[in-house]
Amino acid sequence: MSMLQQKMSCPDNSAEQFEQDGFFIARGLLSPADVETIRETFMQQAANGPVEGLSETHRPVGNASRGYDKSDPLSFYPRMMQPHQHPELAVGPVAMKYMLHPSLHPLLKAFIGQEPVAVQSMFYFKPPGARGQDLHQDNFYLRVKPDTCMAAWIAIDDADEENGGMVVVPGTQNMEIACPEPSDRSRFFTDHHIEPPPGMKPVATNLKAGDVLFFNGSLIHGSYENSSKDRFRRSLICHYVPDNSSELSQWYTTRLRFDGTTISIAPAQGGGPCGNLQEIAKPH
Ligand SMILES: O=C(O)CCC(=O)C(=O)O
Repeated sequence: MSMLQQKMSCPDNSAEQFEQDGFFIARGLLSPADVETIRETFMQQAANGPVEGLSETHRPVGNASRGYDKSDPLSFYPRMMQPHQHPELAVGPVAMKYMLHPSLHPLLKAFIGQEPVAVQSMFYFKPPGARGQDLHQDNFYLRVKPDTCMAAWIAIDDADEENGGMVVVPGTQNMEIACPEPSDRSRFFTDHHIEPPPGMKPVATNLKAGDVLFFNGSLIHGSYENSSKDRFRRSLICHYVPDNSSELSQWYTTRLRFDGTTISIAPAQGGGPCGNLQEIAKPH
């Protein structure tokens, strides 16, 4: 794609906004038909509950790992991890198609400043009553060097404060990666919390189905409970790294450019100020 085509396919001030806030919302990037395909395919896949090898049925609790309580809405609808790695299932080709969808490419390239390389996909169902994901920074987990990772969070339903839409802390993209504190597990299904710096606060992103929220891997973000009675808050979430990345956590095994070619990136080395990252920074 030429620079002119790339500029024309990005909203005018998207790169400036992204640079300033650490995130950007592209409204209506996917069509209603695309959204319906994704929603229906994942709902059918989940019709009988968790799928072996795809759904995340256990979460770390301290040093152990525990299944969801039967009364937890997430026990029937846990998130699905790396669906694009399952060509044998209906969700596989769909996740792959949208992880590498041409509509995402110009924005990712403009924000990353290089060719984006896809490394992860996830699908969250977040049914009514489900807990959220506490505030965190993605690059704590992906451990990309020398730069950082990037998320494309695709709204499959309208996602707002009532049903546990995403919150972001603008400006925190310039922070170092911080060591997490324990989360409040009565509100969040994940076990890590990052406190925003004094004076910085989470703000709600109110998304419509088909909108895509792009955010920098250092930005503090997360979501609260789905307090609605009957509204799912589904999302397809994909992560990307810059083409010149020299390190990436060993837990992420995909490295796919949008043209289908692959690159190699060495596994991230060493621990750090937060301890043995090989264990505590498993995919979140
Ligand atoms: O969708 C959510 O509730 C949280 C997702 C998230 O924080 C992430 O993918 O990093």
